Amino acid sequence: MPRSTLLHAKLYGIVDLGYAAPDDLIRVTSEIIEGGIDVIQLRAKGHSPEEIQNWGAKLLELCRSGGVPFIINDFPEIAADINADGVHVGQDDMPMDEVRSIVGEEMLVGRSTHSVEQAAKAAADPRTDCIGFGPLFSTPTKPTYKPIGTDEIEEVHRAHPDLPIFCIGGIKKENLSDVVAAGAKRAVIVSGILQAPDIAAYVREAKAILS
Ligand code: 3NM
Repeated sequence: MPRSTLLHAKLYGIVDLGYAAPDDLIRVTSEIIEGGIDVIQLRAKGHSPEEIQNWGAKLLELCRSGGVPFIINDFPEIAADINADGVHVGQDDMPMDEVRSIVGEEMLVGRSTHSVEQAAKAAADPRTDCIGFGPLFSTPTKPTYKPIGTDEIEEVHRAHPDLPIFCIGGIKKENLSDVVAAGAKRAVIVSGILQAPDIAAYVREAKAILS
């Protein structure tokens, strides 16, 4: 899948098993797609690779019918096995050479970054297709990370104008316009979407703020 797909993306949703029960993954993902999400990732910290592969294959099918790129968090092997559209890795995960040796050169590879310096390092490798930048605000979804605020959003976009940058961490519909005003072009929302009483409506409204 070409990187341009990510350049055009505005709202990135993560189906996180910390908020969505296994029995509910299909319904939740369908509603996120119905709301018009641009990218979906499966994140399942603490679950076995077998479970993740099984859920991933099902959600990939849904995403394919909805025309939404589907990304696997943390596991390049699973992304390769199910032929997902991409894989997302963290700062402490594999270096790019190793990730690419598993997923090949075509698959989208994203990396989490938590500072302007880490963003520069990730961006220096042309095989990085996108970065997460955050957490902007404190969030129970990633409780041990120190929030970086919104002050460096403009700087990181100025430094990497051609790299899709997704701001993340504590972003909700309510603070999204402030994040956009601080320079964000794209956002990831996890708990805001998954805890919404009407998931599709939440995604639609958040996307309208970003568009
Ligand atoms: N990664 P919520 S922050 C999964 O900064 C994740 O790399 C982050 O969840 C990072 O929208 C984060 O519920 C959690 O705050 C985002």
